[in-house]
Amino acid sequence: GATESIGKAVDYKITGIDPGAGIMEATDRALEDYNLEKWDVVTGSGAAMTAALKKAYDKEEPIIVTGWSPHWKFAKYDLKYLEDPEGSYGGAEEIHTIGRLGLEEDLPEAYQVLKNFHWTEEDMAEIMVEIIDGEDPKVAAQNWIDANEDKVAEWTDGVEKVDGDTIKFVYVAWDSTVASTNMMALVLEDLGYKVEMSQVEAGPMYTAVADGSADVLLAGWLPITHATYMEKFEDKLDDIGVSMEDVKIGLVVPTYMEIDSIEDLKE
Ligand code: PBE
Repeated sequence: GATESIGKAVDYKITGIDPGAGIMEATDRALEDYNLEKWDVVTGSGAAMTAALKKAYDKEEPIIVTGWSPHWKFAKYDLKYLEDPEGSYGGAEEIHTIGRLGLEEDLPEAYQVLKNFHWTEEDMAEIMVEIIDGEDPKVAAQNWIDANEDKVAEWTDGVEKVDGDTIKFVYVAWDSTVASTNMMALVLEDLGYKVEMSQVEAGPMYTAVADGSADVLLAGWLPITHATYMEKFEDKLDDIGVSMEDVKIGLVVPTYMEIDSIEDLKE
């Protein structure tokens, strides 16, 4: 039947990203929830996933990827989420800003801005799309700031400038996180901070904030995506605030594929 040929056509493979990403754990869960014993999730990276997506899309070939929003791929390609009646991927998620213990006392001005930080999917997408179109991430972030001074002014309202204190961001090379981290780094630099950004894998990102070797991460996807990390480090992290609501993870396919639900992957 048609569904059998989808599995065969993609060799029973879902194109995943880095192994530490929460979406990979959720995808393993989905394979169990939907009894997809024949299927595998291929690990890689966000960049490898979008490269594979582009290659398939340009030839109108079938592909199933681990996807999330906000992400520029929805602006560039006609894509859809597969329905998830078992709820393996959870529902609407939030992006939390998560700091090390003691950050509020040590860097109160930065902490206030991080607490105030809140923006929309469209805001983040503007930066992501510029980056994928070839702009340097810092320049794309600065362009967004220049065009949205009112928003930045709300986050920094009443916050005093500092004189060269260091703040250390830790992030993973997920396109959404690259956009937010570059943007907030520039906002804090403008307040007088010396900002360090280190790019790591997901597990080390949480470990760094939990052990205090980094100050803050902007990519805390909750309540589901990073539940395992949050449970592991619960009392060693400060859940500072929510920067975005209604974000989402799931399995994503081009709209030219004739499936609508993860259930359609069953034989
Ligand atoms: N993501 C983007 C991450 C969180 C941010 C959905 C790829 C994850 O799966 O852990």
